[in-house]
Amino acid sequence: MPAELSPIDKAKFVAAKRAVEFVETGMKLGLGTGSTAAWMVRCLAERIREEGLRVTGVPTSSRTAELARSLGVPIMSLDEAKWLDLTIDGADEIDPNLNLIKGGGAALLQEKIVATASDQMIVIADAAKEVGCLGAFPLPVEVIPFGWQTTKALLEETLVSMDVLNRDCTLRMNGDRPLLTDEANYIVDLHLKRIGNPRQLALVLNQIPGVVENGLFIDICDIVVIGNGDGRVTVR
Ligand code: ABF
Repeated sequence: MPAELSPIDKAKFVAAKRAVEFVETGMKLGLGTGSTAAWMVRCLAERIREEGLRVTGVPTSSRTAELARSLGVPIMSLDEAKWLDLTIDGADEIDPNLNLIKGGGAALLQEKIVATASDQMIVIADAAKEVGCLGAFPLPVEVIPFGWQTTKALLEETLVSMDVLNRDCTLRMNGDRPLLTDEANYIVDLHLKRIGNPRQLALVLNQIPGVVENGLFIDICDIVVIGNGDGRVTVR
């Protein structure tokens, strides 16, 4: 274990290290995005270096692609891989049914495409990401820039029609400009506080013209690996 880790980094590191034990030689892997997933890429690089593990990764963002390249983890595009054995990624919230909110790192679109193209998805996280009900973390929705204000208004109207009480929607900014995703789209964050029916909301949001994808991952995650600041890990 790297020396001098803060409790939160230690939690992310131990979760990532445990998840990488699921990787077998010859696998095609989806490589997630975010600080926890970055630990996973480092742990994978270590196994490649020290054990001669042979794997190929499909990164879910330009950031992860850059990290993988810099550490000598072989990568290819999803179109080259076609189908993946396993994706390991982080999350912003995990509920008791292993449904997730993702997209705090603005990579939800590639993350969802890659996870859906995988036989199995393992989510790695520190214990603070486990919640009884999704929604305290703002739900990211990726929208195309054309007509984004109309799309945002439609999002708000949809939330009203669903009797959602807290329905504040904000455009995610990067300084004084809208934040751009890897696909050059915008992100609208929905501040819902509590999502009563995540499955229904995920379906309804994707019906709105201008919405590319939403950050609810329903029935996609198979295994969750939770790390704690004292080094304990639970797998469920
Ligand atoms: C990605 O990174 C995202 O989907 C999620 O938004 C975020 C989690 O980041 P971190 O691991 O840094 O908390 O997995």
